[in-house]
Amino acid sequence: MKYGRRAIALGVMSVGLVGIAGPQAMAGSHSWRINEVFSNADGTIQFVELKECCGMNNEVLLSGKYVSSQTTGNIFNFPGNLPCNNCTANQHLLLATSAFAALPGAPAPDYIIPAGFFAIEADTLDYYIYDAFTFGAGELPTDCVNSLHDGGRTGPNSPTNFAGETGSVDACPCPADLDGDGSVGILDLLALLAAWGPCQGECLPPTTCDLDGDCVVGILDLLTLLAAWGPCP
Ligand SMILES: [Ca+2]
Ligand SMILES: [Ca+2]
Ligand SMILES: [Ca+2]
Repeated sequence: MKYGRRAIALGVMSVGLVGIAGPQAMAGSHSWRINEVFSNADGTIQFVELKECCGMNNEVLLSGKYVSSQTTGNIFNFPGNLPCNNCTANQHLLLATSAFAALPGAPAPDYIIPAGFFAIEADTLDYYIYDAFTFGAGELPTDCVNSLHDGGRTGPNSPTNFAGETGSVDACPCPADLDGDGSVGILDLLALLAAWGPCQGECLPPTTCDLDGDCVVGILDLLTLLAAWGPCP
């Protein structure tokens, strides 16, 4: 895994300037880093969290900057500068899909990005020319609860927005709703029975009828489905 860092030369230059002008006088935007990336298996629920890396308190000049995906070509342009002064040291920015925003436990995104903003298999996300966050095949969890953190660590998702609100989401709150119609019912039961037996091909809950991930559709999955009968939470 390679985590590119293009900010070194710019950072050194800026530190030099700060040394002359003082830290409060220099407004910029170079010390935001892509800190955490999360997606569910179909890309409808995604977030990208940025973090101010270095205690710089005036990193407000986001106008003209962007976050982009090299694989999908999607680009999110920040609509303007942050509307505050002396407000950025060690803070976070949260870019997320609207489906993420609707989940229980989700802090309000600072910016909305479209579903499928970045690729799940492998991608490099860029924050302008200042940072890049790269992951390869199999490195991004899509188990609905874990995310990929800077440095390659995976762990529970922890989205944090600029206001400092943080949380953790379960991106698969209703895994037994196999057909995605918002409730667990007879159609889901029939789908599960039709898939009865060893999993065919990939075995990645919750996108299959194998709800407990043991690669067999069986009695435990049936009991899980029956326990979740009715409207999704
Ligand atoms: Ca986080
Ligand atoms: Ca259903
Ligand atoms: Ca199973």
